[in-house]
Amino acid sequence: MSSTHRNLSKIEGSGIPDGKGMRMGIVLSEWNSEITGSLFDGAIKTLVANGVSKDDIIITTVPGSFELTLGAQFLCEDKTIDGVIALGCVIQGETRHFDFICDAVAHGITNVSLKYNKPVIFGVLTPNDMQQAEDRSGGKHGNKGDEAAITALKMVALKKGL
Ligand code: DLZ
Repeated sequence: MSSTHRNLSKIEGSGIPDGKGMRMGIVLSEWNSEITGSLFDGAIKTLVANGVSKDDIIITTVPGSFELTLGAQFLCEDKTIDGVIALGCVIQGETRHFDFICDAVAHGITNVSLKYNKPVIFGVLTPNDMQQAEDRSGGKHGNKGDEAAITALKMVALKKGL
């Protein structure tokens, strides 16, 4: 699971599907906005570079990562949207708040994905500190926003191909 020795933007495995005609939702958390803004830029750049039209990217923002689940659900309710990318950054603090938020959003977006039978991608950084967050949002370990976009393209293509 560790990304210490891995650049998140260099994805192993099969090729990236053509996103032409796909409609993607992005739900973006405003907490740690300097980090989530970089994740967002990476996700948009990767979607567009792989054929998704800017007009087919529907963006919504929520106050914090805890709210990503409901934001993702709002997007999933739109029948024209094929998949959703949830972007957030929860930084470890001194209390158990971190665990509650991370657990809630991980379980929450899994449930939304299964309920709507659509990919909802977990693009949430859970670093120990700001340096780790920067390293994974366009720094030395790449950008998890790119990775989330590629995962979304692969999962939407998987569903369309079935
Ligand atoms: C309250 C809180 C804290 C302490 N830390 C973060 C964080 O690091 N990242 C994040 O996305 N959100 C944080 N929040 C806000 C919660 O996600 C949520 O918005 C509030 O608890 C209100 O429901």
